[in-house]
Parts: sequence; C-alpha cells; structure tokens
Amino acid sequence: MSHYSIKNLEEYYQVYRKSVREPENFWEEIAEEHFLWRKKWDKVLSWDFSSPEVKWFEGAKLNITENCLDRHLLSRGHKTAIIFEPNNPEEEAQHITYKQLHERVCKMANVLRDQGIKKGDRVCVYLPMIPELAVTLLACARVGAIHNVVFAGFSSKALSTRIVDSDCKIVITADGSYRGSKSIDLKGIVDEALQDCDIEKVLVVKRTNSDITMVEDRDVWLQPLLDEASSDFEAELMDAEDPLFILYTSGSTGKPKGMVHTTGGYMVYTAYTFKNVFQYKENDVYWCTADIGWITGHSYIVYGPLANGATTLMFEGVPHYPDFGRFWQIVEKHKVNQFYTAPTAIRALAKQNLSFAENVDLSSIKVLGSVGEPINEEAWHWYNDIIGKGKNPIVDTWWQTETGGIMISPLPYVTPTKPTYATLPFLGVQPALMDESGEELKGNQVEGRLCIKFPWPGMARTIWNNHERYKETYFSTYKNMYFTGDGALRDEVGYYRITGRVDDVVIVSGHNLGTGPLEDAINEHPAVSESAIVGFPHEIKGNALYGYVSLKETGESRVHDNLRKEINQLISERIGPIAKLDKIQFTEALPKTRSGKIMRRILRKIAENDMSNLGDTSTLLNPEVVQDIIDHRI
Ligand code: 6R9
Repeated sequence: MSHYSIKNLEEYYQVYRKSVREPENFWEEIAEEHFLWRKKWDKVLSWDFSSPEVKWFEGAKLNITENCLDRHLLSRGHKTAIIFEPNNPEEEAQHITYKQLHERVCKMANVLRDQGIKKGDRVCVYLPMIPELAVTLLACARVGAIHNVVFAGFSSKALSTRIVDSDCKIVITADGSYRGSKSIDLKGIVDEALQDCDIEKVLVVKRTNSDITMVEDRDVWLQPLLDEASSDFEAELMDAEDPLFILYTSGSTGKPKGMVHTTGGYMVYTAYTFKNVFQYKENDVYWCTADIGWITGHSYIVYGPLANGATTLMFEGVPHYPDFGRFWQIVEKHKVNQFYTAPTAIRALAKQNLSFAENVDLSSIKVLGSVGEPINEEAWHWYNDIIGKGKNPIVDTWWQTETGGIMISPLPYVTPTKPTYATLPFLGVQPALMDESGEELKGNQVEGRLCIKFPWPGMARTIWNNHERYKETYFSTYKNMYFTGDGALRDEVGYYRITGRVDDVVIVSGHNLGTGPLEDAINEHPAVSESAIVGFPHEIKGNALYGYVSLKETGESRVHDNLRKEINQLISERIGPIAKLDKIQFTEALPKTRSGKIMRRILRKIAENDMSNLGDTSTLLNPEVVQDIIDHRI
C-alpha cells in the first residue's frame, strides 16, 4: 500500500504506528515510490544522537532539481509551476510553466558554472521575492552548489556576517526591491556589506531600474548572461548526504547558526509533508505567503511543492498594499486552494474592516495553514470563521529551520482541529515532553519541554563549520534527544499545544530574534554600560521587544529620547529594522544574581506587567533595583 497520501484518521494512526515501529521501512517505501534516484541507497538510516550523526539514504545519488523539474516535463510540461504576483497589482502576474522553469534554471546553472561555481561552493542569494529567487536556488542545486539565502530585509552587517561565516564565492542580488509603496536599495546594502568581505563577483538582477553603482570587474548584470546561456544543463550527481543549502537562524547568544540541510532526506521529507499537510491535488493552486529568505519559503514555496509538481504562488509584496484586502484579492484572482500564512499576518488583517475579507470570493480555499509562532485563540477563530467560513480546516503547523519540514500538524479533513493546538505528530515524528530534571513525561495531560526522540529525514545535520555548537545546542540538554527550545503540553487525547520558547529567543512578527546579539549591538553604543532585552506580548506582532538599558552616566529625558533613537538605529544597522525595540527603559542597574547573571525572568515579568509573580528576589545581589525598575516601567 502506498502511504503517500493519508485519507482518514484511522489510516493516520495505522500508518503512524508503522512509521514509528519500522521507521526505516516506512521512509524507504516513500523514497522508493515517489522520487527519481540515479542510484538507490545502500542503507536507509544510520544515526547516533550523541556524536551527533545522522545519515539518510546513504550511498544514494540524485539531483533534487531532476525531481522538481525534469521528471514533470512529460506529464506537466505546460502546467504552471510558479505564479508570480508582483508587488504592484497593476503589473501583470506571470505564469511560469514547468518547461519554462526548467529552461530558466538550466540557463542560470550555466551562468553559475561560467562564473566558476562548482559542486560544494557556497552562493549567497540576497534577492527580493521575484521568480529569479526560486530560479537561483534551483540553479545552485543543479550545479551542486550550496545556496545561502539571506532574507532581503536583513542589514548589510547581517549579510556580511553570513557571507563570511559560510565563505561564499559569489553574491546574487537585485538593483532594488519593492515593498508596498516603498522601494529598497538592495544593491547599496550589498555594496556596504562587501566592504567587509572578499567577494569576486556580484550578479545583479534588474528589478526596480534604480540608479545604482556597478563596481568594475566585480558587478555584472545577470540578464545579458542569461540571454547568452544554453538552456541545457546536465544536473550534477549528488550524494543524498551532500549539503543542499545553509540557512542561518538566530541563537539566543552568539552569532547566527548556519543550519546545514542535505539533499535526499530533505527532499523526501518536504515533499511528503507538503502532500499530506496541504492535501494538494493535481490542479490546485497553492500559496504560501512566507519569504523564501526563511525556511518556510525554502521548504514550502520551492522544494516541497515543486517536488510534487504543484502550482506554487510567489507574492512579491506586503499584506497591506495597496490596501489590507490584498491577500484576499490575490486568493480570488488566482483561485488559491491552499493558503499558508503566519499568525502575525492574521492578527494584523483581523484588525481591519471586515469588508476587505467579505467583498471577495474566497470559495476556492480548501485548506488554511499557520506557521511561525503559537496562534492565539482569537486569531484562530477569526481565521476559521471569516476566511475559512467555518468549513476549511486550519493546519497549525509546528516546525523549525532545524527540522527542515513540518513536525506537528493536523492533516486536513483527517485530524479534527482544536484552536491553538498543532495537534498530532507528523508520520515518523516521535515527540517527547521532558521535565526540568531530564525525565520524560509519559502519558497525557502533561506539560514540559519539547524534544524529538528519533531522527527524521528532513532534520539539519550540523551547523556550518561548528559541529560542536550543533551538539551543544540541540543534543546536550537531554540525553539522546533533539531539544527544540520550545515548551509544549499534551492534552487528554494526545494533542500537542506549543506554548512558546523556553530559551532567550523572542519571536517578533514571526521572526526569531536571539536577545544576546541584540544586546551586543546596544552595548556597542558608547553611552551604554549594559542592557537586557526581553519579549512582551503584542497584539499584532505576537511579541515585541522591551529593552532595559543602564547607562554609564545618567542623563535627562531629552538626552534619553535621542539615545532611544540611536539605540534603535544601531539595532537596524547590526541586525535589521525588524529587530527594533518597542520600549526602552533606562535604569540605574539591572537585577543580578550573586554570580552576576542578569535575572531576565524578573525583567520579563515586569515587561509583561505581571508584578504579582516576580518570584523570589531575595537571592539577588541588588534586590532594591527591582522596585526602582517597576516604578519607572514604560
Ligand atoms: C518554521 C519556522 C521556529 C520556532 C519554533 C517555535 C515557533 C513555529 C509554530 C511555532 C507555535 C507553531 N513556531 N511554528 N510555535 N506554533 N505552529 O517558523 O521556523 O523560523 O526556525 O522558527 O517558531 O518557537 O521553535 P523558525
């Protein structure tokens, strides 16, 4: 029996049990039946969470682009692979067929090879949400190069850190990008970033026609090269465990972690989860509103959908341009069947006049998805009632950059949904809840820290150039377990609800921000002595950032206002505008333990305005500052 598409709850439980009892057989059957391998594996899985080392489909040979493109050419050559909806609704949408996408990818692969890019080289991609972004990812994969996409909202400093850390050979960018009524000088940001790194070539896509500087011998317009390139390119033969890409994610401290995903397992996992979690049918139009700069875009705009021969929509713009009805207008225009977005977008849209969602035809929708952070009850109901008309299941999908694909989620029309619950583990996924002493909490109605007990094909294999940190961050907290950094509870029927991060990562509008790197940026300000950042609930963004800053010398409020601006300016430069602080409180000192650790727990409570629950402050070195901070709370 093929388990590629699960039809009902009974079948889910049946297949789930098999997937846990015989994981190797389970994944082998899926890999064998639904993908194109140039050579089959010698071994399905070898693993050891203590080293940690995980290998799936070892010895197999493939190229993921043959699975995403070539094999569809006969049956789906004229089917639309990508619908591109531009920022400006007046600009015509593009429909790129599988045949055209295949040609564009081959041309781009030839350009990359002509620029000296070969298997294993790192390519930095800093592009807006335009078709060239998807084409570039696939072209890298076709050549065997490792793509490193940096979200085009990140600052020049964030960009250069990532280029240097993964030692990229080349950067692919655009002259500019459109975001609503604004345009952004992407190329200028790249120029600034490259002052700190050694890059020989920059390929530039023309998008905004803005006036930019082209550095001689370094910067080249892409289009003329593509025009000259051949549309044949023999795909490079890759090992299943060869890296496909690096994608950086924030840690609670230190520099961002370059998560490394490999080829075979990632392909099988993203394709299989896509098929089941969205119940994609042959002629459906699927739309994920994420940016390809995040893992959600990698797995569920590009690889998962294309490996299934799906039609995937890419939107260049923002939800509020030209007005707050844009998402719904796009759903109506392209008759979107599966719509996948983030709670922060849902909350922002739910605040607008109902007419935006009501004066459009949303009847094409079959499945609604949510990802990125816990979805609160109010947002869930609005999404369910107003957008889903109470008849379309919401798949609240929990997963991470590190997991490569969806880990806990309802299957639509299979798993009964429950507001704010991600519900059941995906097939082959073995979650565990742990208590603080390291014991696994068995049975239902328990709450603890979420771990995964057994490998799954889509998991990241290491942190680029830092395997020790990979081990330390994910495999050292609990023995023989992958630790997610999230808290979760399991209800009376075994449904999971993710309660949020248990480490110093704050999710603001769906973006993970480690507080450590933010504090490092603030502390660079000459007037700052030290700082602590915590999250606090925010109606639309989910969380916002509250900074406690102590200064070398205390100043007047006028000075403080300027300082607030300068601090946010520093954060914008070092990390990006998304990381700006909503509130900055200047304080004489920060509450510390006797060992000198800042007591963030207390600061978090104060920021949340929950003074009743400060816990024991008597062990502090300086308990008196707590009252002072409360008195001057913003
Ligand atoms: C895919 C993605 C991962 C963190 C994760 C968790 C939070 C994601 C969630 C969710 C509750 C959901 N998260 N999905 N929390 N319910 N459905 O978002 O990856 O950017 O690496 O973030 O996001 O805290 O640990 P990434």
